Amino acid sequence: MTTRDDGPARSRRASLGDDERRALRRSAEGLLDTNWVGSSTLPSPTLYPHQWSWDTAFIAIGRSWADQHRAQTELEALFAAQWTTGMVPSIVFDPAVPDDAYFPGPDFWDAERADGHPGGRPTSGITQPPLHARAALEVYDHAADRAAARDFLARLYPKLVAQHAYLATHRDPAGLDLAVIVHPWESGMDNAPIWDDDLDAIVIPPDRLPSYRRRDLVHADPADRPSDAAYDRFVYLAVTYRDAGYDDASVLASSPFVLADPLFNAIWCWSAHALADIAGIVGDDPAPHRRQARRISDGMLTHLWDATARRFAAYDVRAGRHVPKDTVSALLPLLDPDLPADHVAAIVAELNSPHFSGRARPGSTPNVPFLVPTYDLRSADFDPRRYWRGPVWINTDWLVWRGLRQHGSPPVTDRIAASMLRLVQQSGWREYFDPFTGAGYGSHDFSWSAALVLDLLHRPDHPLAPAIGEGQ
Ligand code: 2M8
Repeated sequence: MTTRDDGPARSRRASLGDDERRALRRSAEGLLDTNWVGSSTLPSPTLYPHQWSWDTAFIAIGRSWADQHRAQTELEALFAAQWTTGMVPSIVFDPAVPDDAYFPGPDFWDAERADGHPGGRPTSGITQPPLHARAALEVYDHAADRAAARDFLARLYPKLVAQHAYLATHRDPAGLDLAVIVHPWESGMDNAPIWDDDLDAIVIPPDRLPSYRRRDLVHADPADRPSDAAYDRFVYLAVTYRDAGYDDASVLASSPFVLADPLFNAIWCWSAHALADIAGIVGDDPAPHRRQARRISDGMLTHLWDATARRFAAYDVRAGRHVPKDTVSALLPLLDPDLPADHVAAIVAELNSPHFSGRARPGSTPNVPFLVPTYDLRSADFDPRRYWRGPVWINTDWLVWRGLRQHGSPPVTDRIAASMLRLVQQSGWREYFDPFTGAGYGSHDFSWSAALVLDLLHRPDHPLAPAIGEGQ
């Protein structure tokens, strides 16, 4: 089985004229080059001035079409900071950047105190979604210099194996065949409403929160970013892990925040299939990785599928229940190539429902011209502009789009691709976008928005870009 050719070849009218397409590509490539800092690409030159883990994977996928060397370099730079446990840290800090440029910085994390820290560059002490094997495979698939790409895969393969083994051994405390996250920052969707109940329940002892200054508000509108109350809890959780020496066993035993999320595990499953393909390329046995992918797939069906609601949901290990918040994460098991047709149909129905498309009764939620909102449009706390609580993100759009292409590309696939193109044409390379107006929020010059639109533009069957209101 291969998971590599994931889109049916279809002949379609180009979404953009050739000139527009070339201009968008040039602009995206130019942005990535501007954000390049020698061995990695900054997610944003202002808000995120270091190397981030899953950003690196998204960026390498976009770069792979035009700049094999930099794509390889940044993935290898990230894995140079991999911990001896196999954990790939969420942030690799650039020591040349002033400590007050980003909070929490290297002094806060103090990760060198952990047994597993490899020395060298300072890092955070937590991880992020494991998209890297998938990214490495795509770099190889698109490489002009095949021999160099094969050597790159051979160098990275044992590190990817260690990353996946870390998740299977250190991050599955309940034996679910799924990896848990211990901090919202590990989820990638840091401020998603999924975490609210657990965060709200945390009572921070008066002397346990260090005084700190948010640096994100220097670069972004407070209305776009997490609240101070949420930030206090993010910081408090990180402090408790730091004080436990980032020891997984003690963190898992004591943390009030232990969840298995669909996005994280679906990405892990997709990457485990990529790792099997990589094993075949570098002369190792693909079978254990394929088996791991199937275990994750079964784990998602067994523990993350809410049969009553007929959708996937995060599983709160501490509370022993699903989290009843409907976010874009619930759509991402589409990345599992073995997802049964019945579950695919349920996800597509959810995507087309008033919860994500807003095609509802007259007088209720208006249609959304831009897909896919990150949170249920019908929720009372849906917010079209606040970080991960409603806006459209290019990375989650891209993940849903790639997932749908593995399952026959139903019509909504093209609407999502068209949304991505219209958003960046209208508002530029912003971090996230209003699903109703297309207005851009968060950082400007945001790298993964450019990288993933590059990936979209390079795929031959990219879609029509209907005007707002068409194709609803
Ligand atoms: C955001 O997360 C960082 C913390 O890691 C932050 O808010 O400061 C998230 O969107 C995360 O998914 C992303 O990797 C990171 C850098 O783009 O920013």
